[in-house]
Amino acid sequence: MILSRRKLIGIGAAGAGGLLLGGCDQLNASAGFRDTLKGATGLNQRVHRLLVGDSLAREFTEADMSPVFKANGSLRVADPAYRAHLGQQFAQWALRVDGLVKQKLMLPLTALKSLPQRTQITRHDCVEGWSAIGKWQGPQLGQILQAAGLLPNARFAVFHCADVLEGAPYYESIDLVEAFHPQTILAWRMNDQPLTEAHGAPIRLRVERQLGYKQAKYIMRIELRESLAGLYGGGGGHWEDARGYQWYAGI
Ligand SMILES: Nc1nc2c(c(=O)[nH]1)N[C@H]1C(S)=C(S)[C@@H](COP(=O)(O)O)O[C@H]1N2
Ligand SMILES: [Mo]
Repeated sequence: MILSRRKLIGIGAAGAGGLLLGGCDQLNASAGFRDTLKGATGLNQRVHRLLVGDSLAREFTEADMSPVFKANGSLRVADPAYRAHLGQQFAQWALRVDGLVKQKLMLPLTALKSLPQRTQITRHDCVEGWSAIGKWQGPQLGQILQAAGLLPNARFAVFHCADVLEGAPYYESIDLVEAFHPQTILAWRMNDQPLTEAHGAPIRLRVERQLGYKQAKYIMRIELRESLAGLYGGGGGHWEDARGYQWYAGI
């Protein structure tokens, strides 16, 4: 992404406040600070974009891969339809792409596997205080969105997941800059094996410039929307709704 002059001016002098918020996840625990974060998200996002531009997340080598990659959040999905698909290795399953698209898509796992693939070895950073380096493979999300064709008012991609975590359905969302970023993939393979249930089978998002909670597992449906308002808690994601985590989870 090339930053326009207008965007640069728009960030202005207040930008420093947003910069400070970037790495302070420990502070999310305090309610007052959460409100500050919510208010600052837009600003933080713009400042972060200024810094990262169209940069790539760091990629690592095979030698850097973590011997153990912890699974976190949901490790199992209770939904009976999901369990039936899992039992058939997702042979009858299809990813639904809908909302503000010209052409709704139903993409079987075989179709996702036969698209051009990207493989990347990256570091996953969870706000709970652990990181792991793993290898991910899958088609770029951008290709799939291009195939569906976006309507002009589409601004966000929402990932609807099969699991319910702490009483609320898991979901996440990203903007189109992140959706078309080359390292944003729908991974069906992790460390050279098909994704296990604990890590998000059949597909999970890898959006490598963002924190762990954005890496949605068990994706059943991708919905293109103009706004995140009116969707679940309105925060654009499970943790954003439940705990006030920042929507723009830039590392
Ligand atoms: N559907 C779904 N996606 C999810 C979660 C979850 O509970 N459900 N947890 C998130 C969090 S907080 C992290 S750190 C990562 C963990 O991914 P892993 O289990 O592959 O380590 O998935 C993220 N995506
Ligand atoms: Mo996490």
